[in-house]
Amino acid sequence: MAQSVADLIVATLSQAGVRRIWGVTGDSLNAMNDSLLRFPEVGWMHVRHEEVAAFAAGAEAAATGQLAVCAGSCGPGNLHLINGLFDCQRNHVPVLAIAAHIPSAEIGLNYFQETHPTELFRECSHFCEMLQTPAQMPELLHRAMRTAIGRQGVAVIVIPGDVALQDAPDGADASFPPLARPRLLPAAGQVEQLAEILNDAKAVTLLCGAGVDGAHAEVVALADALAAPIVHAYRGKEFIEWDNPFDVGMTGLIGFSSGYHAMMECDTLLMLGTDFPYRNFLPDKATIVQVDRDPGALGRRTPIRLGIHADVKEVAGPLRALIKPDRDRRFLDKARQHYAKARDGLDELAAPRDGEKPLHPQYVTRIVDELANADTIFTADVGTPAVWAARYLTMNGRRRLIGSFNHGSMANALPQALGAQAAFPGRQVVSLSGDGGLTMLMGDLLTAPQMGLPVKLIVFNNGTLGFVQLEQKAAGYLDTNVSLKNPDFAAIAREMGFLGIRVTRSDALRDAVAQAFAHDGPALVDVVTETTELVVPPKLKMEQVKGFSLYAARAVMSGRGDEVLQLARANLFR
Ligand SMILES: Cc1ncc(C[n+]2csc(CCOP(=O)(O)OP(=O)(O)O)c2C)c(N)n1
Ligand SMILES: [Mg+2]
Repeated sequence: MAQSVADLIVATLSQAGVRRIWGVTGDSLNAMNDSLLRFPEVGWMHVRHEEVAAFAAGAEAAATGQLAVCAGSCGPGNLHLINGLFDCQRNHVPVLAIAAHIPSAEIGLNYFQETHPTELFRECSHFCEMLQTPAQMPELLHRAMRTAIGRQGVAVIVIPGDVALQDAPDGADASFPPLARPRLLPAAGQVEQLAEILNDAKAVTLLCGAGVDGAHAEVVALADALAAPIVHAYRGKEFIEWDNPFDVGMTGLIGFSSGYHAMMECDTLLMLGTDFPYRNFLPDKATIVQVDRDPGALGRRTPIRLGIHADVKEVAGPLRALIKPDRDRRFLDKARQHYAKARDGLDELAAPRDGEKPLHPQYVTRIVDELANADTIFTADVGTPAVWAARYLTMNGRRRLIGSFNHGSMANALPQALGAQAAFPGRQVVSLSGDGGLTMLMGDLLTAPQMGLPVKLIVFNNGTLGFVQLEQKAAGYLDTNVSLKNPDFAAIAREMGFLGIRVTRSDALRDAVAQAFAHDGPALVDVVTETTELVVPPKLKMEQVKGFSLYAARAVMSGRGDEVLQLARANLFR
């Protein structure tokens, strides 16, 4: 039997090391399903919603560094992939999406389920093309795969169901030579120029993002030579926060006051591998210099004196050798003292409160951090779980932390946990889920037992879209349309085949989390947490103070004075 286009696709993916395709099937994907029967080394990861497929593939790619694949059937099937693919693209992870399409003879005739995927996926991909005839194979597929891997993002290949069924060109070969990541070296003279600027500076701060991945030793040594505190953006946490005496925490909306001040008080800011988006957290007066692999990120948020298009590792090492010795360390020492104080304050908030009911989420995260393994992969939902993860999860260079930190989509944590767990079946994978986030894609709890993925879910069941509720209060609104009427998630999970434990008192938490982690299969701990626990911004801006006062006045006038007392208890105004 001649090999079909679908066979050639699956054979090529297999050659490239792909071991699974995440998706929901549909008739335009039938050729692919059939081919998978002949390539048992490539599994079909049967999820309940295609958005989960895209998030899961993205987490798999983030956890392994290798190409991951998802698929959706024509029209609505592949439309459901889109939000997850935006997340993959913004997380800079290599993902190939197979968007099955309506029969080629019907395109443009407003056929059943017709959409125009090459237009729809354009914005969330580096590459998006339609396979119109088998003669484009295997080159079109190769180009898609190489673009995803080489540019670290999404490539979409749109395939009408009938084209997938046709014969592949005679002699088409499924081999796919591996594509290695190149080293990006700075242009001649640039490191010297940067050294000159930094040698003239009195108070340097480093702001590090995910681009410092693989450059931990070089960046820490550079900070030492410069006597510079290291602030990180969220995606930098897992790569730079650990084993780092120069760490002064995170900055940004959910950051630490010490991170904020180290940024604002420096005279020179060196941005390393970060596209930190919040301009009002960048200093206005400091000299800013930047190193990034993406030339488009240089000077995108703020004017810079010098931008170097290169890998951080390739710059940090040689730069350190050019830094003059014996720099004044007072700025660094002050920033570190500030950090120690901020850290103590945060740790205090995570202390157990006896038998407390409902629990406070800082304590929950602290216990999860304590009981998790040294190489756990954590995922955290957008919303307050991302805040608790930033503040209370300890990284060590082996643990991973995956989230939707650039795209900011809710409901990311469960699907990303599924993706990471499939790639590392023997490793502990822990999802910190919001109750809003969990219920948005809750059907895919079923995927864990069905696909044999022993993920551990910790649900912060605060009965509200908490982060938005806080934003409403900060802006002076009475909080509305945020409450969630929830069931007992542990009972639901048990019904689905999980170990399900509901925790309503803090003295029961540790045993519950330990039991879930020890369970040989998926487990969910539904923790009833405080609704009004506050995420204190690193620096309350004047408008926010006004906003809270306005909210407080409105709340008292409408008979909700108790809430104001609770806010005071949560130390909002200290
Ligand atoms: C898909 C999507 N819809 C809406 C939002 C806006 N949003 C951000 S956080 C959040 C609340 C999350 O609630 P939950 O998962 O319960 O977490 P909590 O903040 O309560 O801990 C919302 C609605 C978003 N970021 N993404
Ligand atoms: Mg919630």
